[in-house]
This record gives sequence, structure tokens and C-alpha cells, in this order.
Amino acid sequence: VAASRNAMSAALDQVRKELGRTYPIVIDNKPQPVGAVLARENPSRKSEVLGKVAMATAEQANRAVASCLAAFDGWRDTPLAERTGLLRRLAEQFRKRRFELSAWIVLETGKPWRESDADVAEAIDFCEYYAIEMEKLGAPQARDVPGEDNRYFYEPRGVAVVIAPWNFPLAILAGMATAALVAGNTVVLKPAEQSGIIGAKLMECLQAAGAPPGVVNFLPGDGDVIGPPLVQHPDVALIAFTGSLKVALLINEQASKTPGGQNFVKKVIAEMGGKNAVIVDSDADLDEAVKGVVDSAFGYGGQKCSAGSRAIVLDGIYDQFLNRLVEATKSLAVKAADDPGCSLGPVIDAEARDRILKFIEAGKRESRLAHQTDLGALAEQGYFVPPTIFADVPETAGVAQEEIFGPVLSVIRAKDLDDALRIANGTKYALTGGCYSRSPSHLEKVKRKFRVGNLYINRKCTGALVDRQPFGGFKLSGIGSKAGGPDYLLQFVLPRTITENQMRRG
Ligand code: TXE
Repeated sequence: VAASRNAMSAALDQVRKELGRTYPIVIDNKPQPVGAVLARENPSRKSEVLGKVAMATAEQANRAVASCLAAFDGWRDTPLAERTGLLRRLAEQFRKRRFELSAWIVLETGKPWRESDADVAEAIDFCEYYAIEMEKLGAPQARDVPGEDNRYFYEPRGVAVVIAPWNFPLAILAGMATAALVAGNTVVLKPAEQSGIIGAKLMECLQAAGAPPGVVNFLPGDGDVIGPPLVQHPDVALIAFTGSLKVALLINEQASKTPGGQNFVKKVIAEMGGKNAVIVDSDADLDEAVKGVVDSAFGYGGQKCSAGSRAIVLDGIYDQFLNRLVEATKSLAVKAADDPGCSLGPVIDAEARDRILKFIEAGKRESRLAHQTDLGALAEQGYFVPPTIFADVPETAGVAQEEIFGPVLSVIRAKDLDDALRIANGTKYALTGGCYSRSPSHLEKVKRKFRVGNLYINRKCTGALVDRQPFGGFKLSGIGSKAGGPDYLLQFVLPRTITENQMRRG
């Protein structure tokens, strides 16, 4: 730990020497003239400006698509080994710059060290894994028919627009981009406004890894401004989106029209949020349950789509569990994210802080405030929100139904397991869920009846290991595409069949 702490603080010092840089749009591997910029501030210390990121115009969005289209044929015809080679060289760049990239994630998104490092590690895993999976997918499969040559194989869709959230600023952006690239698509990379610097670092790594001009274009900007021209562009074949339900619904609607208003159709991959529940059974191991619920509710300040923001607790142990939960939450170290002792940092920005505080006010009206950490001077230093626990929350309350995306946990009573399952399944989402119980018959029922994309039993309800725990939800959490899973790449390709009558030369 000491060694990694030294490495991390050395990385922080190095990164702090770069503060104040401006990061341009990159098209055809060339930085574009900078117009409007967005200053990126450190959410842990709002006075610290980390850098400025160019904000693309709709005209630049169209140019980025045109550049990707021009590069598509060449990239599509690039041998598979070269495409997988790009991903493996990108993983090398991440390994080389691991501490620097983690330091940028700590500073720009307020994510504590350990989780920032895990973000970089997951980006490396996505590169390696999608290269392996594409090698499997890339070999044409013969379909034997006497006297004919029937081959069934996959090829890329065309220009892909990758639109990513800020909360896994490297992992999710790189994960969607590398899946699109290794399949042979060219990519417009659109990072979240709140993580534009990390997006620029990804682009630097892609160029260092040898991405040819136009194969990837870096287009930071305001989603409201460049989103529609990108999503509606008739030369865009696929949109890979991860983010909020609100924006996913917008994208889904916009993708069905061209800018001229004609009906259109294109592939949309959408992964959205959740209102994930952890069921605590009357015979649960309370030490495990308390630790797991605190980790998944307050990890990264609850700013994870997988966060367990609801605890559904059986009546018999409700008060005992709640008291243990409050005690454990009191010991969370709320600090600046770059403080090695930080277990819970700030939320991403002022808008998020204000939105979450509004939810907390509503929660006080709808239920009983069981705990709220006193932030002291931190409230002025950065965008900090106090870890908050609501008790006796009605299952239909706003804080029990809406994704808050902050350090707010709603503890709901259930009469029995069936009641708990009914409540757990009773939101518009179906992303992750958890259950702590030691009754095999109860666990069998939970595995059968708790309908979520990723279910965690007797362990914290969050986190996914690429390949071994493919991640994604359904209902309004997503279309069921499992990032980091064997089928994920299939969305980025088009299946083709070639049937040839094998004429013999005379
Ligand atoms: O989302 P937003 P955020 C979800 C998480 C939460 C959300 C938070 O649950 O709901 O992401 O991330 C761009 N047309 N997940 O605040 O606001 C915007 O610029 C086109 C789920 O970033 O939706 C940004 O790049 N694009 C996930 C991106 O959309 C538009 C795991 C996301 O922004 C746009 C992680 C528009 N009109 C987070 N408006 C999972 N399920 O795996 C904005 N954008």
C-alpha cells in the first residue's frame, strides 16, 4: 500500500504540473482550432481548475462523421490482426500511464484512488478481452452445402458514435470504443462534459497506439448541442450510449429521424441507470449485510448505475439492521478524493449536488431521516453531499423509485420474502440487485424471482469483472447488452452469408 501511495502521490504531482492545459477536438489525428471551451474544475476543491476542453459545434460534429466515413473502407479492410493489435497496444499505453490516468480520474471526477485505479484496470481488461473475442468472431464459418461454398461471417456496420457517462470515465468510454473499433467500425468519441480531460487522455493513448487518421475522432462537447446532429446523421450506422434514462429516451427517439425529418433506422445500444435493491433476510449474516449495503450504496458516493440505493429489510431484523447500518455509515471518511484516506469524495459537480440535495429534502417529507453525516467545512471546499439514510420509506416514495445517483440510501420494511421481492421488482429499472440470506430455499426463490441483469448473493451489489461477470440490465436500465460479455461484440457487426456455386474452369 505504501508503495502505491507513493506512486499515486508522485503521479498527482506530475499531473498537477499540467493543470491549465487546453484539450482540442481531434479530427483526422489533427488538433482542431479551439473555439468555446469548458473549464474543468476539481470537484474536491472547486477553486482548482484542471484544464479546459474544447466544445465542438454541430459543424465540427458533421466533419467528424465525414472523416470517419472516409476512413471506414480502409479500416474495414484492415486485417483483423492489425485491429486487435491496436487494442493490445492501447492496453500497453494504459499500463504505461496507469498512475497518471488514475490521478486524472481522481482529480476530474472525485473518484477515490482505489476506484480510479480500478477504472483504468477495467479499461485494460476491455482491450484485451474484446481483442480475444473478435479473433473468435472474425473467422468466417463454413456452412456445408454439397457443390456450393456457403460462408457465414461478420463485418462492421460503419461509422459508430460512442457517447459515454462521466462516472467510469475511462473504462466505459474505452470499452464501447474498443468494441466498435475491433469490429472494424470507425468511431466518433463523445465523452461526458464532466470527464472531457480523461476523454482527451484516451485519445492521446489511441493515437500513441497507432489509430490511423479518421478511424477515431475526438469530439468533446455539450450533448444537447452535438448529440442530435451525431445521432440523426444518416452516415452514422450505430450509436453506443451509456448514461441516464432521460438521455437514452431522447437518443432512441432522435435516432429514428434524419435532420430533415425523414424516418430512419439505425442500431442503438443503450445502457442506463438503476434503482437497485438489496434484500436483507431475517437470517442474514448482519456483518456481511451491513458492510455490503454500505459499500454498494455509498461507494463513489452512490454515483454508479449499479449502486444499491434501496435496502429492503424484513420486519424482524429491521431496527437492529438499521442501527448497525447507521453506525457503519458514521465511520465513512468523507474527504477530498486525492486524500489517500478518502472513502467517499464529492459528487461530480454543483448541478449534481443541488439535484441530490433536492431529493434529500423530499425524502425528509416522505420518510424518516435516520442519519445524515455532518460535512463541516467540506461543504464549502467542494461539491460534497452528506451520506444520508432514510428509514421507513414508503415503497412508492420518490427516494424509493427514482435514481438519485448520490450518497442516499432508502431503507424499506418488508413483511416477508415475497413482499420484499415484490418491492424489489417494483421499479421501472432492472439493472442490479442483491440478497443476504442463509436459507437455501429463500435463495433459490430470490434467484428465480428477482429479475435484474446482475444479481449478487451474499456479497456487495456492485462491480463486474470483464468476461466473468458481463454487465447490463433490462426494462428501462438497458436493452440487455452485456458489456464485457461474449455476445457484446455481436451488436457492433453485421452478419453476412456468401453462397457460391463452385463453377469448375472448362
Ligand atoms: O448521464 P447523461 P451522466 C448512468 C447512470 C446515470 C447516468 C449518469 O445510471 O443515470 O449514467 O451519467 C450525452 N443527445 N450510467 O450524467 O446526462 C452527455 O453529453 C446525445 C449507467 O453522464 O445521460 C454524455 O456524454 N447525447 C451505466 C452522455 O450523454 C447526449 C453505467 C451521458 O450523459 C444528449 C454508468 C443528447 N441530447 C452510468 N444529452 C450502465 N447501465 O452501465 C446528453 N448527452
